[in-house]
Amino acid sequence: MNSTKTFYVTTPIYYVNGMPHIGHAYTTILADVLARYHRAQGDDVFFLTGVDEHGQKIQQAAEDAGVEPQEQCDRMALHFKNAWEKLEISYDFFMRTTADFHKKAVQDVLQDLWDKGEIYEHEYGGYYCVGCERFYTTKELVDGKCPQHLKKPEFIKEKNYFFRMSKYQEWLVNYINENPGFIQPESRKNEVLGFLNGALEDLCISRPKSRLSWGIELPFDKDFVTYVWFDALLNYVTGIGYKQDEDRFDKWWPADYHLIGKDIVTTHCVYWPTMMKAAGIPMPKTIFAHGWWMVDATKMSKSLQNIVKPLDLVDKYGVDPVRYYLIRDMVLGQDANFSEEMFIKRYNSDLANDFGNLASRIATLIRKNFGNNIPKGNNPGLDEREIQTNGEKLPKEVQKLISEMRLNEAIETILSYVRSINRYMEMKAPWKLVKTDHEKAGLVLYTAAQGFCIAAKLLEPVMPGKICSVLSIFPLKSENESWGNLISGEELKEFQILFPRIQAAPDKPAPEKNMKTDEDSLNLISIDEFFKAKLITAKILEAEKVLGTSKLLKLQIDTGSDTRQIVAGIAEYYAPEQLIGKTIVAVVNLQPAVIRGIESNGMLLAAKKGKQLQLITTSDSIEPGASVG
Ligand code: ME8
Repeated sequence: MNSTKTFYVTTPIYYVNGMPHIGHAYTTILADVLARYHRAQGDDVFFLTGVDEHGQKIQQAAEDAGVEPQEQCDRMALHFKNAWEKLEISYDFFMRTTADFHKKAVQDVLQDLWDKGEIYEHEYGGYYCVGCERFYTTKELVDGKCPQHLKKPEFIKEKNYFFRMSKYQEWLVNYINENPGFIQPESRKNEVLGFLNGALEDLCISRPKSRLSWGIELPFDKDFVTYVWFDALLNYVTGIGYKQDEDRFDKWWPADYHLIGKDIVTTHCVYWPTMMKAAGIPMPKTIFAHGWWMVDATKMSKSLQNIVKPLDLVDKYGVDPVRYYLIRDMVLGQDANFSEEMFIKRYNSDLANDFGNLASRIATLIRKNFGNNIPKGNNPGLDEREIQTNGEKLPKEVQKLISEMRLNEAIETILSYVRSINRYMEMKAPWKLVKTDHEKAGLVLYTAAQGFCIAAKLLEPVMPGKICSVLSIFPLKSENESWGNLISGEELKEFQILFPRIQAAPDKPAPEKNMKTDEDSLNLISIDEFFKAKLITAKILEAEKVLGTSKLLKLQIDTGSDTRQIVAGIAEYYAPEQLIGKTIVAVVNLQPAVIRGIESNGMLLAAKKGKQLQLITTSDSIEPGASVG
């Protein structure tokens, strides 16, 4: 689909005084997900992110590191770029405020405002917080302290340059009231209106070089540099050609979304609109402030040293689950608590169980029963039509939720469709049906596979890597998520397990369970208790030794409805090659365990006495998946 609609989204530009953390990653992933959804809809998208390189914090960080400020910026910009590469951030331009084009454009804006009398010189005394790099009015201080850093700011008196922000107060209040979508969510809008209830003061936009030299020099006074926020906010327009390339600027501006955290609402919703108004720049459509990721109910931040490093998580669990968790578990606008335990729960329930398992079941059953070719979806019945109708409605529902910035609900809607396909599979049991009605079983698998592809495609902006790889195994007519794009009769490519389950508690390996032996005491159990264990026949497809142990083998087994991995303590009795092709008996409804870091989804049965052990096997004439009992 071709469309001329443009979509311009920005993130804050992050300070280069510390490494990227999960909070920075969150805003950037959020912008990336929106950018990818819009690209998928055919919009022309521009996604701007970058770094904020001037000001006292950076000068200080450079001093602490014993390097020149520019070197500090160069090093840190690289860290952010590397992090975004690992997180698969598809930005269109990486902004650096030390770039010459930006410095020049900022100076041009300053000169214009100076020439128009929007900036004036004044001797000023005020409470200055180094952490925030801004002056606070006494009204804004809480118990005389900066509300962000909880430190007493310094009282500083000096000559400075001021932007006539106060004169735009009434205009701004009216603008916010007349444009309800301008500041979102509603709670932030009300916060800004509350702030604007009091008198708005003019904004000090300079710093004397005697105190701070690392900044953009004022074009009309070389003894001063520009206040870092005045410089930084302008990145949203200089990054798309403002004061350099009018056509480019006109193509993208006004921005659809400035995404920010709730910590920088005043600068974005008061300073920035008044600056734009004075400079004659039209207002962006929406400034959206999300909540904070907290750790144990405290905001994560560089200064509090409680940060979660996104790349550590990515190294441990892969990029797609990290992106998924962050977008799925934050209600936009509210705070959310980050915990690795919650991450693992979400991963296991949504990704390993609901989504990954469905893909694995479909692929295994098609491989086993349909020569690995997509079966025909002929003669759909009521149940199939329901899956189809819901699958056809899904893209619109998801699109609507995304346009309302309800991304977590969009994901939940997709996942609940996936769950409905899982229930349909359970109900139809194609692994049984195939024995009596091959065509019907084919219809079930076709329907499930087609529904799965639609759901997967809609999750692609959130998990681009995994979704691209799983969709690439299905023969699809087109890239979009429409019913009927799955081609019957064409081959399914080789399937790899998408999301292996993770053990429940992070960093605590599950105890290695030894096989029960004849020394164990005999406890009587009821027949019901016995039938709780689901015993089936399974065929061993692959076997290999687990490195670093003499006892364990890692097996891939075909259970008739999926291919799964189990770890078994039989290496002292069987060589891996002896096992391949054997039909064994396995327990398949055990809670997964991680043994020596390897996931095990079940247990095989063996007879053991003294130093002897023999697997319980059946003849090859019985198919995998036959129940034992
Ligand atoms: O404020 N939870 O840069 P910064 C969620 N340079 N998001 C968080 C977060 C958390 N715990 N911590 C940080 C600056 N963020 C200025 C911006 S823009 C013209 C200049 C995210 O490095 C969130 O988006 O302190 C927040 O607004 C931003 O990082 C602050 O990044």
